Amino acid sequence: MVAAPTPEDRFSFGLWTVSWRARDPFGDPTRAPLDPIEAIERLAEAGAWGVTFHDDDLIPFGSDAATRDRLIAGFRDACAQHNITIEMVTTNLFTHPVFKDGGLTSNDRSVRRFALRKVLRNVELTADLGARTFVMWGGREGSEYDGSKDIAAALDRYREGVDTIAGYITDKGYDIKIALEPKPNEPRGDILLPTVGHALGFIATLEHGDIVGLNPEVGHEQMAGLNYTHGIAQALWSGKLFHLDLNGQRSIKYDQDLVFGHGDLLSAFFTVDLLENGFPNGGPRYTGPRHFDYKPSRTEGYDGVWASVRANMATYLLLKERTLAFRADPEVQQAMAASGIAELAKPTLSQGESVADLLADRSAFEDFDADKVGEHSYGFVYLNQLAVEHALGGR
Ligand code: GLT
Ligand code: MN
Ligand code: MN
Repeated sequence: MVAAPTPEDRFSFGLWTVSWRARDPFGDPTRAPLDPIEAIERLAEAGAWGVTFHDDDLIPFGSDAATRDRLIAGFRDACAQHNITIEMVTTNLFTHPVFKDGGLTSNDRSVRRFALRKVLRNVELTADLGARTFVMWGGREGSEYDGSKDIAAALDRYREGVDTIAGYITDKGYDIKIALEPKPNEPRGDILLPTVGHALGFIATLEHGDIVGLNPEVGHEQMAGLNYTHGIAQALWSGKLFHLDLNGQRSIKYDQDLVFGHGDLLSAFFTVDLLENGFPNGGPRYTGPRHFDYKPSRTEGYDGVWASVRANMATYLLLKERTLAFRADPEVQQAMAASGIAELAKPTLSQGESVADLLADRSAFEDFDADKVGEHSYGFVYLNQLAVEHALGGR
C-alpha cells in the first residue's frame, strides 16, 4: 500500500511541469493547453501541498498590466481556495528569442538590462505572493562556441546580476532566498555554472552570497555523470541547500526530466535517505519543500499527466518508508558500524594534538603497518546489499 500524500510532506510541483504540452525538437505538442487554475485544482486533488511557477507560465510574455493583474489575482485566489502554497517563483530568461544568448550574461548589454528588469519585477511578485524562494536557472547563460564568449567577463556579469538582485532583496527587507540551479548543457551547448560545485564556488565570490544558495536538480547532476546525493550533501554541508528539483534521469544524455525514481532508483533511495534521515553522524538537515521538476512524457494524455503527478509523490513516500526501515534495521546499524561510518566522524587529530605531536607519533607512520591495514575489509558491498534489499521490500 502506498501512503497518501499529506500537506506535511510538502510536495510541490512546477506549474510548467503539468502544463508542458510536450513539444520537443522533433515534434509538435501532443497535449492541449492547460489552464493554470485547473492545474491548481488537479494538483490539490492529487495531494500536493505547493506550487511554483515562472512569470511567463502564468502571464504570457508581453501581457499588458491589466491582463497581468487579472491573471495573478485569479491564480492567487485558486491557490488560496485549494490550500496550495506558492512556495517558489522563478523567472523565464530563456524562451523569448531576445534571450538566445542568455539573460544576465548576453553579449548584448541591452538584453542584460532588460533581463535584470524582468527579474526584479518578478522579485516584487514573489514578495507579494509570499513565496520564500526565488530560483534562478540560467539555461541560456552559456555558449555553443568557445570563441564566442569571454568567460571571465560573463562570470563578472553573472555575479553583477545575481548580486544586484540579492542586494535588492536585502535592501527591501524581503524574506526571500535565491537558489541557483546548475545544469551542464541544454539548451546551450555549455551552460555557465554547470554543476553544484561550480555554483558553490561562484556563490563564495558574491557580495550578497548570504542569501544565495542552490536548487540542484537530480537529472542535471546526472547529465554531468555526477552523483546527485553527493551534490546535495555538499550543498547541505555548506549551508546552501535552499531548494530541490526532484526527477529522474537515465545516464548521460539529453535532459529527460522523468518521474522521480524512474531513472536511477537506488540513487533516489539514497537521496530520500539523506533528506528524510540526514547524515548518519548528524549534521545539517534539509527542511524545505520536496519539489518535483519533471516533464510528463510526450506519450501521455492528461490522464497520464495526473498519474505521473501521483507517481512522483508515491515513489517518494515509498522510498521514505524503505529508508526509515533501512536505518532502523539492527543488521544495517551493525553493518554501518562495521564499515566505519561512525569512525569517520572522529577527527583525525586528537583533541589538542598538534602537528608536532602527529610528527612524533611513530605509530602513525614509522611503525604503521600499511600492508596489514591495507587488508582492512570494509564491508561496503554487504551494506549496499542491505540497502538494495530494503529498497526492494525484501526486508
Ligand atoms: C526549465 C528547466 C528547469 C528549471 C526551471 C526553472 S525551467 O523547465 O528545465 O530545470 O528548474 O527555471
Ligand atoms: Mn529544474
Ligand atoms: Mn531538467
